[in-house]
Amino acid sequence: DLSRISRALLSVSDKTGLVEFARALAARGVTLVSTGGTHRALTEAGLAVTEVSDLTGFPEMMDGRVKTLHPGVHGGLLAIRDNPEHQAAMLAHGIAAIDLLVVNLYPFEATLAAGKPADDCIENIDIGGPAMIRAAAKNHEDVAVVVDVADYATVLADLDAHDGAVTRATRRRLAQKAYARTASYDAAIATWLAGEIEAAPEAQTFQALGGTLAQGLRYGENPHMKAAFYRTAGAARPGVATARQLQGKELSYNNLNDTDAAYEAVSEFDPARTAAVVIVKHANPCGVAEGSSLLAAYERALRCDPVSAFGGIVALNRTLDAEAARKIVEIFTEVIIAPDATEEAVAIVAGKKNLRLLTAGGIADPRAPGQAFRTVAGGFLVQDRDNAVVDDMPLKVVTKRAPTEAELSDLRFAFRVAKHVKSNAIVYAKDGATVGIGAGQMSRVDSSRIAAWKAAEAAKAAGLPESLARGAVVASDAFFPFADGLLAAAEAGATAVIQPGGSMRDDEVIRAADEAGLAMVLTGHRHFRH
Ligand code: 93A
Repeated sequence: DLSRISRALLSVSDKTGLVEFARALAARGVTLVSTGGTHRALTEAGLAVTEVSDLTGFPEMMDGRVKTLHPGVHGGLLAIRDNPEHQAAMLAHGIAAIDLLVVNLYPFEATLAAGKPADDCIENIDIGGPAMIRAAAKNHEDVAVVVDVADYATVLADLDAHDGAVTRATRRRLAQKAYARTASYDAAIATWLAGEIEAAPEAQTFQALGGTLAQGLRYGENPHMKAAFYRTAGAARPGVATARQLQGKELSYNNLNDTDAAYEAVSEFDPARTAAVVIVKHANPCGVAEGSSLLAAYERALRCDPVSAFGGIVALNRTLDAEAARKIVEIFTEVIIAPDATEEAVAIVAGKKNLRLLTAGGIADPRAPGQAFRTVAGGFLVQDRDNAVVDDMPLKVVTKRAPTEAELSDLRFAFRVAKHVKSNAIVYAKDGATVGIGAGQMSRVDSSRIAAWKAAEAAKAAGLPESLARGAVVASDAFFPFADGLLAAAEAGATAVIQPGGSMRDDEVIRAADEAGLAMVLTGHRHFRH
């Protein structure tokens, strides 16, 4: 079960910890071989190192594009030690075994993230490195492969515990990590190229597979389910994956899922136009509002459903300020996420030790293209993210009465919110704030009833005599298949309706709207969210 390490090949771009590790290997009697830059770093530190060109008989050439791609290297990595034919081939061609490979790759991802031009990205596609990593990992019965600086200590601990050898268990673990690394590396390249050539979603599935571990999670949606959080390759969209956690308990799976829902929803509101707040519970908004300030927006969002907001996630589209922070911490909140936070706001939130505060570093563009993945038994589905924005939709007035300017503004607001509510979604809104949300029902008319009931409850909680639905507008994420859902809205007191249209019974629904004196506009776009 033990592989003695006599010879190591080191070829690393990230030279963190390199000298210390190499010195520790040398001290344990390991012979060192390395490529140009790595060789320079080691000899400068006074270590005895063979250059890889001595092994291959070729100089490094073509700007380093060809340095280790040679049987002298790959034979040494791939030869099965107890196979007589392999041994004979090594002898015949003067190939020496390599027992330990230490490689980290050209920094493709970092070059891309730094916004460097395409030529630089291409030059940072490592060929020889992945080839060696894959060879060593294939031959892990005989070879140990290290792709992560963090594993230098792992290897040294093994060498010390096992008299200069690495255990099979460690070699297998390292091999698995090695293939995960080359897979995510190639996924990053493929995803980048897919963007460069504007490839169709079916060409971009790498994103689902090419994640890098962002955070281990204590458990998933339920405590008996293991879970982890991965970051996908490619251009980073400001949100949960880019966010910095300034304080609070560790984020859970459900926190991350809900925070994503909240931040994606609040990103629909251009911070240059208005302050906006979204409160999310169980991945659905339970209150959304615009306002002259974040405080005003938060108070109005909270009014929509103060009961559900307890233990919720609060997303804000502008830098969290002190007055909003002071108000938010008044009730139990799981997470606050905003593009940024003032020092004073951070200090206020610090008063609640467990409350998680995240700064995303920016607001995501709701129109940005992207992909969404979901698993099904034995596979996964991929689709474009829903980047349709109501402001871009030509609205068609289909009723005798056209909406007033104020109604039109609320209709747009309500449809913007409905996009982020699980179907069937019905959203009542007034003056740029939701007043009743019906989510996730199997029947649209049930969602209508729930939204109207919520609006009545919100009025009661606020001590108001009349349902908040009275005089509000209503949005539906998909068409009304029958007039009943629309009539439920009219009965609750709505004055105007926004919906995609396209039902076989549109005429019937329009007639019912006219009879009830409602104004109705069609968007021609559906916002299912299941
Ligand atoms: O351009 S390459 O793909 N051609 C190669 O043959 C090759 N061999 C190793 N890049 C190659 N490498 C990479 O060089 C390693 O993966 C590592 O990232 C880097 C180390 O180069 P140096 O030791 O000169 O700093």
